[in-house]
Amino acid sequence: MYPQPLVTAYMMKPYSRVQSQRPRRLLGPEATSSPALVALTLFAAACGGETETAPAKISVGAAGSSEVAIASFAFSGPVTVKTGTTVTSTNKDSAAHTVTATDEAFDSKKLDAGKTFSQKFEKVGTFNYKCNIHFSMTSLVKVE
Ligand SMILES: [Cu+2]
Repeated sequence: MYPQPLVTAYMMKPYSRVQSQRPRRLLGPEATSSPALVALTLFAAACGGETETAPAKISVGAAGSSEVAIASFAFSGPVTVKTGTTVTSTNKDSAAHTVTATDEAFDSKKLDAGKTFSQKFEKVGTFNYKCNIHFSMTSLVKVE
């Protein structure tokens, strides 16, 4: 694509500056995991669009989705996702459930049969949750 050593040497400085200005929540592991994405970001920064272009590229690369089923009075299981992932839980039981963070950081409230609840995870960590109606129902989302 570009002569690699030249690109790296030439673009290193603008990239560090962009990174320090970017909000912390966008600095997931993905920010540096894709050489193509980094190259694109560096290229955009060198072209002068640093503050607007760079965060948009990162955000696209980090976005994703994951599904959790609620069935037979249980969550389908722990999921491991990347930062920026939206996890959608679907109640496949006829009974109502909730998807409630153990620390109450998020709460679906009463989720009737067939309803879904989506929660976006921006930070790295392990997020335990439960059903507030049936206390034996617990699971977790691990964000890397
Ligand atoms: Cu429940």
